[in-house]
Amino acid sequence: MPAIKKRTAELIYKNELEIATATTEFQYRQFPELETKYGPKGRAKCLQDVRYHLSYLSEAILSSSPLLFKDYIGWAQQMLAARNIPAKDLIVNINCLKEVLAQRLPIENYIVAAKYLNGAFTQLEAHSEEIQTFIPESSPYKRLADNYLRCLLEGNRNKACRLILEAVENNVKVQDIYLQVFQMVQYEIGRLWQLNQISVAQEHYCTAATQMIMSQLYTVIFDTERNGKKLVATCVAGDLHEIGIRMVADFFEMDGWDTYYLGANTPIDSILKTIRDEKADLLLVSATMTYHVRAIADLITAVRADAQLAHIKIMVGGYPFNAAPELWKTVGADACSTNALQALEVANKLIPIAA
Ligand code: B12
Repeated sequence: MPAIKKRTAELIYKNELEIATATTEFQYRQFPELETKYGPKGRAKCLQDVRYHLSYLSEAILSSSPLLFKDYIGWAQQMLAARNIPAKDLIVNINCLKEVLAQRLPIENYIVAAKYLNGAFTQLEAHSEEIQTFIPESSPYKRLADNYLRCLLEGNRNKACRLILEAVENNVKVQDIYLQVFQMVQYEIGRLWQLNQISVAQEHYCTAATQMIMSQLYTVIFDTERNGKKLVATCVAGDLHEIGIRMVADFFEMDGWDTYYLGANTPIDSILKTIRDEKADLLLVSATMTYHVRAIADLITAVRADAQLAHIKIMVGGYPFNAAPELWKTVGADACSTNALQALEVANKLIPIAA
């Protein structure tokens, strides 16, 4: 990675609160009508939004991935549109941010940042298509997924659970339930939240229910002959999205791997100690929030620096890696996959069963 990008990302990351505060002040000075339009909470919201822009911007620059920032801007545009804030307000906001960066960053760093911001303008000027449902007509388990989602949105998790257990009794594979029902429904819930059609509370309820129902399937999951391979699966520090990596770990468990699943938000030192103690062959690391990609890169650097861990393979995955398909190389991983099934196929090639 060129030093100039690293330095630019660092400058933005370290001064993010100051830059965000200056941007908010600047925007409110330029457009005093915002005070009446968005009320007293508007200023705090604006500050929060600019802080988000900066965290994604610095991460995209650090990862040399304009795609990551474009993906974020597309997401922000949809999110705001669903809350009656038009794209032009976001354009104004990003313009103010650009002005402030021009005043505060050394010229060579400003040029780097401006390139990423200009990419965002192109994105915002293009017509934004409303994100489509994640449960398409073509899905082989569409009816089951639709019914399951409906039960959860009606607050009926017992019925949702029964639907799943009956499907398993009728020989639907756990792998299909995971990818075609749980994953699609979780993505759909995220979409409905983003479009302001369900509340945060509903999203939390559905997620908790799905985790509870996943546990009901463990008699099936932990019932395979062992293949002698071992892995540690975890989210990086700060990241709370644990279902994706849990699913990946469960697919490996069903294939005969011994899995040591750490869940959400695990600090680097604990991960390092665990992979040493467990003598793992493979480390699976997940991040969903783009601003946690640097924590993955730091973790991989620490593993690679440890002579005791020279043999270990590292796979990464999660939302930012799906949005920017080359990102896994930048963070120094051995491989990446977009879902649990592919992850297993790739890992089995990376680490064959010992003769
Ligand atoms: C549930 C949820 C939460 C829950 C998580 C609870 C939990 N116990 O897991 C909570 C409430 C904590 C949460 C919080 C937030 N969330 Co959230 N969340 C979601 C939601 C709806 C579902 C996530 C999920 O379960 N997905 C299902 C799994 C199965 O899919 P997956 O994670 O992609 O995993 C698959 C693959 O990616 C891959 N994979 C994943 N990891 C790995 C690892 C390896 C090694 C490999 C090989 C593969 C792999 O395989 C998996 C299985 O096939 C998503 C929507 C979405 N599209 O994902 C939003 C979403 C990710 N969240 C979002 C946001 C904004 C947030 C918050 C910032 C909200 C806020 N304002 O507080 C916080 C950030 C918290 C944090 N610090 O991490 C946004 C992110 C948008 C963006 N552009 O970055 C999303 C996309 C919602 C949306 N549509 O707007 N969230």
